[in-house]
Amino acid sequence: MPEATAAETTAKTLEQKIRARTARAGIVGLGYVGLPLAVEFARAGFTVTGIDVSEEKARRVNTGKSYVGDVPTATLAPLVKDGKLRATADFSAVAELDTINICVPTPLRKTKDPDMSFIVSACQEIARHFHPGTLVILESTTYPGTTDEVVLPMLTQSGLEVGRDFFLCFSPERVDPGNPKYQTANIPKVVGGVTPACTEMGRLFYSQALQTVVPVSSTQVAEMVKLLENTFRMINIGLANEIALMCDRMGINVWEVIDAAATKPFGFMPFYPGPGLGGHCIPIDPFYLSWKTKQAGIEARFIELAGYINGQMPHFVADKVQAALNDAGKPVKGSRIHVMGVAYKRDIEDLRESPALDILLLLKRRGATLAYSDPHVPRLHLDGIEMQSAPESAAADADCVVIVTDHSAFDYAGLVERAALIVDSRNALKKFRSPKIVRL
Ligand code: SAJ
Repeated sequence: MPEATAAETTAKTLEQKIRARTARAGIVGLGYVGLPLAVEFARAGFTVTGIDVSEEKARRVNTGKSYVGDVPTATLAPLVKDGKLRATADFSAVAELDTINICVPTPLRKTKDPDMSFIVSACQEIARHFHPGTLVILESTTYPGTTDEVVLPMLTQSGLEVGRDFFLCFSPERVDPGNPKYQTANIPKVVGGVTPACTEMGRLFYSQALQTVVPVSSTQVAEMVKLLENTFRMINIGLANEIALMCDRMGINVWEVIDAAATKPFGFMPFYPGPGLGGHCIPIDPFYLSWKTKQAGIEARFIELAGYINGQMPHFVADKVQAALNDAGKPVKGSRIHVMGVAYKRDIEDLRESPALDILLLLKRRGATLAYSDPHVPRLHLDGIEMQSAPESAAADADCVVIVTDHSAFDYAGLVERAALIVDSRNALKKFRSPKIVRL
């Protein structure tokens, strides 16, 4: 029997550690993606080290106190106490790790170009302590080619060969914060490697902790899967918004149209118009794709058009408010306008890219006196001025109320009773009939 080559030994050793769950797992980036992932591997029996640039996050994890909604402290604390999960801000921990998942942010710059700085700095730190026998998996949503063109060169500079000395994959994160049914453990996990051996190592690793693993043939396929998922969503929301603009012009109730179309048991999937697109995924991910395709000489016209239409919705809502006040004989200038709900979507506290901020700014610039109520967002900054969330009852004093985010906690019946005029951008008042309600 010929001697096993060094490469075969490296792969075999790592494979055995993963199967035995003695592999020391590392998660870089302890946010709403990284912390739940760290917990899943710790629960599967791995000893997990979380690495985050924030000392505060590392400290919080080590006290067993969760700061991520999907990770109850009751789940985190015992894992920390049993030594299965610890966190640090010191990347030298990489030297002791066998697997590393990179779960750092990939925002857009103001110019709508990808901001790769978080991925690059994480990989620079990893490369400084890199060693043979390591499996690295990038999870941050990014354009096709990032793993092979950006991450791989930073790791091979150590002289190590991918697929032989170390293994490199991409696996899209699919965390849907607050989703009661789908959490990290039961969301199918797509994974694609730089080489078939990489894909197999990634598949083996995830299958130790997650219910379903979907191996694909390359990192580019895995990167593209995520972008298709979220671009599909952004474009269909854009279509719903364009249908709303058409129906508004033709005097048709778009909400009734969509609800009736949704009775079709096949070949249709309802999306709904709204005040615009918020969040850190849907409005952003498609522009990672269009940025890359532009370099390949292909204009992503659907993405650009949907982005334009979605971007127009805050203006459309502000115009609806202006027209509603006008019909009541009131100019926007000097009118008291009360915005209900500012988070980017229902029943969360996240303000990122929220269209409510655009709507507040537009109305402020038209001279309105503004207030808002949001039980999940106690305060916000608008044009450098801090606004505090007012009690819902204050909406009764407004010349016009605008429902921008339809939180479940709002007392809609009370609002219809007390408010003078309501512009509803979410069909939150679908059960109510009143001349004071103006729908999108
Ligand atoms: N929105 C509409 N109309 C719709 C649906 C959403 O205007 O019909 C708006 C929302 O109000 C929000 C924005 O679009 O401002 C994004 O909403 P979202 O429901 O897509 O929620 P996100 O941004 O939290 O998207 C996440 C994504 N998850 C991941 O990327 C892992 C997305 O892929 C999920 O499909 C989505 O959650 C979900 O289904 O909840």
